[in-house]
Amino acid sequence: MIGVGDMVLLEPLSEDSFLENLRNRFDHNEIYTYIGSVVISMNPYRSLPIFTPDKVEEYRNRNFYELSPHIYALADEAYRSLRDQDKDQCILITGESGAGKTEASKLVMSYVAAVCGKGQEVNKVKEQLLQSNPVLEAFGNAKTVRNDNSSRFGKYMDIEFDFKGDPLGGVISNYLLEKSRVVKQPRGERNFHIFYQLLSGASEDTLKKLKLDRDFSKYNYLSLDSAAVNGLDDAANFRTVRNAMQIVGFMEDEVQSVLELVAAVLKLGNIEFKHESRCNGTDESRIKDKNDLKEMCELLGIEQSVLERAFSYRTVEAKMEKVSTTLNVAQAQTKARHKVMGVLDIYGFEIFEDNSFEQFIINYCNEKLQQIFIELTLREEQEEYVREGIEWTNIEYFNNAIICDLIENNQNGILAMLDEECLRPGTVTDETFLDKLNTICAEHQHFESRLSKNSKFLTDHSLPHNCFRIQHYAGKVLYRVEGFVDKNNDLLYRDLSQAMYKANHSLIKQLFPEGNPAKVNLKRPPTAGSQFKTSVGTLMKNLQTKNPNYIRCIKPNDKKASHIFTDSLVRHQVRYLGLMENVRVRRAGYAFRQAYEPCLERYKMLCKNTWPHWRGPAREGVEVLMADLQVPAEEFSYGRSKIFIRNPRTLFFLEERRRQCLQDLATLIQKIYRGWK
Ligand code: AD9
Ligand code: MG
Repeated sequence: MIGVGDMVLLEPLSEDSFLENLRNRFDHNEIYTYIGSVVISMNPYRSLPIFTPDKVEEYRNRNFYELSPHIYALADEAYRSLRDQDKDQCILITGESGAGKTEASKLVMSYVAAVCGKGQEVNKVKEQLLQSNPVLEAFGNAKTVRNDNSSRFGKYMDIEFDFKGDPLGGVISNYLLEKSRVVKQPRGERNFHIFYQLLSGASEDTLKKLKLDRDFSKYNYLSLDSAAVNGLDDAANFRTVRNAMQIVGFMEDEVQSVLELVAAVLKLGNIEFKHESRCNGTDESRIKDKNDLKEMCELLGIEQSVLERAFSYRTVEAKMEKVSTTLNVAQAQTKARHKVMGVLDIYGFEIFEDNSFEQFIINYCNEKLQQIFIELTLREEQEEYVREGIEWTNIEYFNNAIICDLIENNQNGILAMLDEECLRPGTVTDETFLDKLNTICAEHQHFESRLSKNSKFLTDHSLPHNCFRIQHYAGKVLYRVEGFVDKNNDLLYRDLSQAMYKANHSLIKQLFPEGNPAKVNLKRPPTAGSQFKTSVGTLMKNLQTKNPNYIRCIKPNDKKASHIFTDSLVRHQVRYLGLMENVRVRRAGYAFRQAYEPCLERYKMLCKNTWPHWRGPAREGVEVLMADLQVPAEEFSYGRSKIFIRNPRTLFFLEERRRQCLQDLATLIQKIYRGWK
């Protein structure tokens, strides 16, 4: 074993030794390290030969601490607890942008697919679950400065299993896609992969049908300076995506419809407007060159004059867009009483030069996830010791609840104030929103003390005039307010949705149900921010009902390069992820705990006094058992309802004895059987 596989066993423990251990292991291709049951995953930025079918076999049905740390061990543990102990699981994958979350989520899914069930139907379900990834990534991932395959949406997938542990299917929920990227990308970044994939990989014939040109430079929406990405084969990926769409269940004509839509978006980006003043004093937009408009209309089966009118005029009493609702996870689950494994892969914390509404939402989501980690791992753990009457020294940790509150508080959280501003009649601009934030911060003592004194909302005078800054758990981020109001409103004028609804193209018609004149819905849909807040709230509640398994991803360097371990960068992540506190809590405490009844049930075969039946309180049975096995007293403690075991090795010892016992039993039965024959 290189270094120490479980940080809980690291001696002496300090931030330096923690980092040194990570580095040592990383240098020797050991990218996984445990903190108890938490898996730290370092991004190797190159393919390692540790994800082979042989490795899957090696980790299958083995105890968590038995082999060297691996993401497969976590996946195996989660899957077996789900199958054998009937506990719903969730896999929470966190870390900043480019740390390896999406790759980790795919490794977990492929491991589970490899070990669960067999048979034609089951294999089909597995294929569909796995192939949903390339499709979602084509439409939802893009190259950013931080990551060449950055998720621009949050994804939560519930994989459902039957009582045998065979997969039945999955429910995928998506969270707020960074839509604005379609029309504009920061310097050095790209639009969503699908645009480049289509132009690079489609046959001449397909391109002709879609009225497209292979040349990226013909399209305003495809930024030029960063079109080709090293190591990314758009053409090959296009074939993968097309194939995946088929496996997932798209019919050929549906694939065609989707591609028509992608082509239409590219055409849309090329339409240019010029403003004309009319003699009655009003302004009007006119389309400069109508060829792209014509082709777009042909692709979507829309009458050109209808769309042209919708582009040029605005019905003043335009109503709001009915924003498509994110899937309600709770609803999707109650219908089926299956065992569920949820895999959460969100967009990671990010700081760019220019941070807007999207980064604000992304970083808020990461705060919430960090909060869950704190609640379940640091706080819960300590509270459990108190509840169980176990002697315990408190460990200090930074609780980011205050930052979550700053953003989501119903009265004066930033999202609430943004909504208030969006709904207020009169002239509303991004600047009025910022003024409001600053005024409230200055006026309300409560607000001020909650925010300024804790310096999470930073309003010093050095800030550029149109910005505010938040001290997030993972770093200070300067947000530029430009676009906040618009993006939160997420409005689409009725003229446009009605024009789209008139299309002779079934997919586009479905996408704009609010354009149906028969369905005039005057109720304002919730804003993008409050929708997000609600769906994230629901998600967090859902996660808390499941047994959590953590993968904490770390980015070794800022160059997207293999073999480089930048000390300061890793140190920063170790700090804000709260990993040191995590180790301290585990060390000061107990690695493993189990209620007396199931503990006795599992290990009673190891002692003649408890086997086959123990008549008496379970706790006393466990005491007899531990004494008989001569487990040293300092290795465990008796709580009110559970036994607490300090060291994973003790657990391993118990499991090993149990396995030996079962094996002896099996041999004995075989002998008897042979004797009979
Ligand atoms: V973001 O928040 O979506 O921007 P992620 O999801 O954390 O981010 P991702 O999984 O996309 O990061 O990993 C970034 C890149 O690192 C991948 O495209 C791979 O090139 C590389 N990577 C990550 N994990 C592994 C791995 N286990 N093996 C090899 C990896 N390469
Ligand atoms: Mg990702």
